[in-house]
Amino acid sequence: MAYSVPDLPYPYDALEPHIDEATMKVHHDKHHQAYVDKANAALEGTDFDGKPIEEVVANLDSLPADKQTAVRNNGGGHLNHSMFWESMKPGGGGEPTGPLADAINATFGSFDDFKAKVSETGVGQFGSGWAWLVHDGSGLAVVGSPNQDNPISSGLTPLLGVDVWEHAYYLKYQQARPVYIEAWFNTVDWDKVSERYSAVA
Ligand code: MN3
Repeated sequence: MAYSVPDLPYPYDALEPHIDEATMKVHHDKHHQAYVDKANAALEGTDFDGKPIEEVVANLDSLPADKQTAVRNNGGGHLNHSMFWESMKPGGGGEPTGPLADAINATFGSFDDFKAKVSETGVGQFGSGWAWLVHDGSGLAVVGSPNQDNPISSGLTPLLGVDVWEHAYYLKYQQARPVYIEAWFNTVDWDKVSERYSAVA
């Protein structure tokens, strides 16, 4: 079955003032839809048609050569954005608790050091891309990715990603990517991130 854009789990304006309603509408309804449409078109008639998007993006090398770039970009876009909407919630932010908090402190020194690392990675990503908290099989790491590449294609498990494409922030923050990332932290659903961590740690 072809992919579709999942409904937002909250209203468009629910992440105000951190992420504005106009950005959420165009980002979810237009950008994500475009990735879905192009991923569906690229996968139609291949053996991967109907497979879970995580499985497809984790196995790009198995796709027909002439489909790999389109699926990397648009299948990646579908997976990344599906995760992104679920990683935020109204009244989010603060800090994680429990095993995830312990792992963040052990790996990065403190939650603030972790935040600084994510921000530095996102701000330092030249052009469009993402900054991620991942589990690499032995522990946590922060990595960047260009375009719509998802860490799952490199054998990593993504736990949380921040979209640093201009379409994610330009309407409200213009060029100020660091200010956007700082604001975005106020939306993070740490329960969701902890759930992803528990599944791999
Ligand atoms: Mn985006």
